[in-house]
Amino acid sequence: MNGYRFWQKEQLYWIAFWVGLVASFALNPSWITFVLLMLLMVASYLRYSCSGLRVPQSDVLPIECAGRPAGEGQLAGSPSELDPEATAAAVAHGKALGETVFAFIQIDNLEDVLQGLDENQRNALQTETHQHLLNWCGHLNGFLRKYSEDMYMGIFSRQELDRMIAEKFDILDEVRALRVGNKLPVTISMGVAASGLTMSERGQKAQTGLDLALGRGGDQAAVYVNGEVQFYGGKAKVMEKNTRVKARVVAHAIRELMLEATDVMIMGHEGEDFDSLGSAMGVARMAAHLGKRVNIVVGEIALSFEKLQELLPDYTEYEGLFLTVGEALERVTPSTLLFVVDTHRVFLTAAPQLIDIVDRRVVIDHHRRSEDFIPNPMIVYLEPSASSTSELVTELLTYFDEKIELTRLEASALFSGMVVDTKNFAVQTGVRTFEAAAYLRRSGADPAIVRHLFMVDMETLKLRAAILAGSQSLAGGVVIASCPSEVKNGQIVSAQAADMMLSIEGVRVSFVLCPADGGVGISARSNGDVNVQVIMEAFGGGGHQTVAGAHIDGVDLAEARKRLEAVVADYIGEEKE
Ligand SMILES: [Mn+2]
Repeated sequence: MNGYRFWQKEQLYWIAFWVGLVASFALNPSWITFVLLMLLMVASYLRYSCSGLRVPQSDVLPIECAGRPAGEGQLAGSPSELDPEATAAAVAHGKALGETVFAFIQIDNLEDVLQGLDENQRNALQTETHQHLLNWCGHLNGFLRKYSEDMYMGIFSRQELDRMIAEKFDILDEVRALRVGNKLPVTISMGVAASGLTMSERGQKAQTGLDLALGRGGDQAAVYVNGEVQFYGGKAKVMEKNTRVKARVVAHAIRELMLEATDVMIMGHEGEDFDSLGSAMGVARMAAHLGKRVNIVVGEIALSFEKLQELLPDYTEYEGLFLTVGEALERVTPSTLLFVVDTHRVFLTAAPQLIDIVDRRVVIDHHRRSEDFIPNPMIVYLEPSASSTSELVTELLTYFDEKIELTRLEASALFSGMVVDTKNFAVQTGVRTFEAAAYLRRSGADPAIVRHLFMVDMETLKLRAAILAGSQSLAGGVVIASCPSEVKNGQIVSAQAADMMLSIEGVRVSFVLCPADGGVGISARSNGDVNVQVIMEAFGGGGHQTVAGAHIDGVDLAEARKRLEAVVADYIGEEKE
């Protein structure tokens, strides 16, 4: 404070001196006053440029006047892109910002958790949650403010973020363990940002992080630090959401978009399974119901599509419905409305080129959100708590139009999608899954068709048996197997084998490695205890909590297996802590 007043006084003194001198030169112009004037000009220039803008003494920071280059002393990871010639004040500002960490925290499921509790329990649970968050923040010397019933904003220093990371965000486990008569656990999600050059950028990043954490199913923290995003937590099972408001809203929004569109195209992920195909057929029915021209784009022929094709000749209405990628590229126009179902990552889609051409995109998916996402979609319906995209599309169909009628094949294909992704209604199956299945059965889903779609040929059966025969079990309920060599449909059969291995007693997680495309593909499956998405992300892959995959380029089976075993051992070890 003193420093600031001194600065003001000194400046007044200088201004008075200058005014006096200029006045005397004006009254009596002589060479002596002129030289004096010049000398003073140089002196005052030197004085101000050396001391800079005179930062208030009380909160002086170690800056360049203390003989230290700008930027030194900043913590690792804070942005150091500051101009080294920045003024002292700018450096001080940058350093202060470098240490500020923003966090947005949301309670994921307050409404669902509070249901069925009495008034006392409700209050107690909310107070307990609040208290735990406050204590956590207090021990990190941070600032926390609740700004709506289930939203918080926090500000922390950079050192404390390191502590949060070292503690692996154990607040997530702490809150999840709260029990005050509630049947469902309370879970929280966080977006935390320590990178971003301005306050607003950093705030935005924290918000994006929260969206990412929620999009991945909640109960986790997404942290922007050192220029990348890291995830913590996310080990809990995704809870089914009770509210269907979103399905209704999305169904109406899709209807509006379809009415405006000239034509509709739908694609799933490459190597379509029945969830992709079934949900695509469901969306196609919506468009056809509105009298729009509609096509489904399929990638290289996959086993599931071959099965479906065997049935297509019985239904004349599907003539010309399915297009290859080449045909789709010829027919697509900039005003086409493009649906992407059962994936949200560009490189996994059947035809990534289509996404570049079309501006109007809609994403319907049930996979946990990955960092890369179809750019600027008009509608995103991403629900990781749903069993399958087929379940989501079935719900959308019920809200789309009361008069909509599915064909037997469409209902059966949607039903098959649910069967695949729930492993015959064994995992990831909620109340809404059965309700959707009941609707489909009422709409004509035929068990005989479904059974036909899942029949396998002798070759597939033998390959599957060979994979299973070579499986080995590791500590912690882990089973690993591999494909004998590069074989036809190896990836698909690997996935099936990985599914089957989960039914072995004591097995929590299974992996099948399969040589493909000059590297090794991994199919990972879990019974829900272990998050295989996190494990596959270590190899640049992704997927879902219980179903995930990855591809390692340029390695052989032995090397891939070594790497996988190391990552799995790490994960299992961490779990025990
Ligand atoms: Mn799916």
